[in-house]
Amino acid sequence: MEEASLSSSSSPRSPDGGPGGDRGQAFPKLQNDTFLRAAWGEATDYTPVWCMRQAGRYLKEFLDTRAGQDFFSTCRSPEACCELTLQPLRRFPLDAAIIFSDILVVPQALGLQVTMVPGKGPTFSAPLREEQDLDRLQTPVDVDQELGYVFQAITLTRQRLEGRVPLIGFSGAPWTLMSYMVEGGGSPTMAQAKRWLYQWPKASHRLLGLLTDVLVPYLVGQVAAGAQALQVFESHAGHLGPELFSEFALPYIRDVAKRVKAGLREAGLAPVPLIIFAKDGHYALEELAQSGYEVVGIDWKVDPALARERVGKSVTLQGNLDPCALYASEDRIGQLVERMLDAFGPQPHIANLGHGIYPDMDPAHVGAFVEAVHRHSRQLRRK
Ligand code: 1CP
Repeated sequence: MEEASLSSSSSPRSPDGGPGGDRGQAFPKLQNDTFLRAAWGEATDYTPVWCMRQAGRYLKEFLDTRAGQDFFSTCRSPEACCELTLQPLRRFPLDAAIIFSDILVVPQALGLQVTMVPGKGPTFSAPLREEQDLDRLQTPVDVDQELGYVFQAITLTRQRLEGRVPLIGFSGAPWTLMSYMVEGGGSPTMAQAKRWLYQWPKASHRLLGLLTDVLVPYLVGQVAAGAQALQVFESHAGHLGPELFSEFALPYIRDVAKRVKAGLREAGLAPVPLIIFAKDGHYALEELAQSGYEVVGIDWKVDPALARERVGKSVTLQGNLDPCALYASEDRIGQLVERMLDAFGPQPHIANLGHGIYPDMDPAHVGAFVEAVHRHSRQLRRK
């Protein structure tokens, strides 16, 4: 068993991503640290791989577990989250698990009501319409009380993983969460949220700061509960462009990394690798590579070789097969993976899709993707 105490390793390269957490639990010893090694920029025997939305409706067992349960009730059930997290691991030799949850549990913790409407997506009953609406938010947030169910899901899952692969925790980045809180759900333009940025920059900064203040203890709490890496999703970077991004997104992305690292130190927890995934944020790749994250995720619209040129050698890249490539034949998926691995080159790389798996995708093709990454990356290392 791994050490159960608080203090322990000060090495940032602790192979299992840190001590057992501060709640006194001991976790099974990690057997496959390939993902963590690549995240810390170390050489690996093959390229580790996981998939965004690897738990999802494309799996029959996911639909069976979710049947009749409302989405956010599922998120509040540690047993259900654990089961959904483990399902893709039973099918495919993935190199990491990601806890089943949602980025929108944070706006809920701030007192906003969010439901998942089938066929429509997340829906807020009373979005933030004007500046004064910020007063409706319930701050400060006691993350143990409001989000303790996520921590419990992480601890349970880390136990049940039996050390097979590391467990990733996650959150949305401040701008992406703000955009949902203002729009009240998904939106093709994010015009209402951007209206805030242009019309009420001060209130926007207040909201973004307030979200950052919740995200920091939330992410540190996930590590204390057993998460061995953290991914921050800036899914709506593409709506901003360089100017708005540098004023309203990047400073908070940086602040989250800096304060999470400090928070882990203060709690006596070993550092874990941080991943930033700013979808359609290619215009800010250089800045993202300097923003305090060990790993930068890229979507499929970015050429991996160009991305590597732009970010230099200081970070690990993650990505970036077009999720729709999974509609291709298994042979073709193999060829596309080969091309992708070549384009990423010899620097540390974590293979993934450029965004999440869609519900109508064939699980066998997800398997073909994972298998091709392992096979071709081993071949490349023998060359
Ligand atoms: O009923 C269902 O099953 C709905 C589908 C679904 C799933 C499987 C939603 C609704 N959320 C999730 C789980 C989820 N969400 C995970 C689980 C772990 C895994 O990847 O396996 C993660 C990491 C998220 C994160 C998340 N939620 C993001 C960031 C990633 C991304 O897709 O860019 C975002 C933007 C959300 C919001 C959200 N939740 C669900 C939907 C359909 C959406 C997008 C809504 C929209 O903008 O239109």
